[in-house]
Amino acid sequence: MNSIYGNYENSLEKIKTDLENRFVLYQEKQVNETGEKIYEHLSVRIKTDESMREKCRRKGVPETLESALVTMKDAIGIRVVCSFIDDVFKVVEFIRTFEDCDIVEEVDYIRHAKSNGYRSYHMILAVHTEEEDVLGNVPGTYYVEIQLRTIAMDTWAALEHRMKYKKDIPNQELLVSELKRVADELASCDLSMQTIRELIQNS
Ligand code: 0O2
Repeated sequence: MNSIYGNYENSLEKIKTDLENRFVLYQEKQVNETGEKIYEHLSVRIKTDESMREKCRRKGVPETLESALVTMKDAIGIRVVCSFIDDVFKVVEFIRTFEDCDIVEEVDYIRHAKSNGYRSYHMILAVHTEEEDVLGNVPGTYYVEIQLRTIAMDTWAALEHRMKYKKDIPNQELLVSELKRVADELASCDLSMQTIRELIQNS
């Protein structure tokens, strides 16, 4: 089967690399200026053909180029994982400085956690690029989903994500409520860690 991204894979790769480089340079600048990393790790990926097709089916849209590159806005995904909550919001401000991007969606699941306890800051960017897009526009528009979170939030999300694929576990209800409890405890730890860091910085 041909890739759902057709001839646009190269453009996706270029945009992905260009954005990744911005984050890497930003990290270098922060380390030079403050001696500390602004994020702990960065992952940048193009959603696989298989999971993009699965998502199209899940959302009830046809498995077409246009669905993959326009309707779905996470063909390119970036995850920024920071040690401290304040750093997450500094990276959000850094992203706002991208002159060739519009923020088309922004959801703060850190201040407003999902009912299951999920926390993360989500942004969808429309990147305006010299690459032609699937609608034939030059300059073209491509979409990128950015998720920003702390290490604690990331650990929780990874575990919870794994649970979703293990439907046969007994006592699902108990696990869901335990996960929610742990999410809230981790959020409280994130706040304490932030406070301790400020105390150290101010001493
Ligand atoms: P994957 O496989 O991680 O890419 P949508 O993006 O349209 O499916 P929605 O509700 O419009 O979903 O956007 P939302 O809620 O911002 O979710 C986008 C992504 O955030 C998800 O992508 C997950 O990666 C992550 N996410 C959102 N909610 C949760 C949650 O409760 N637990 C975990 N572990 N991750 C979550 P995908 O495409 O669903 O999955």
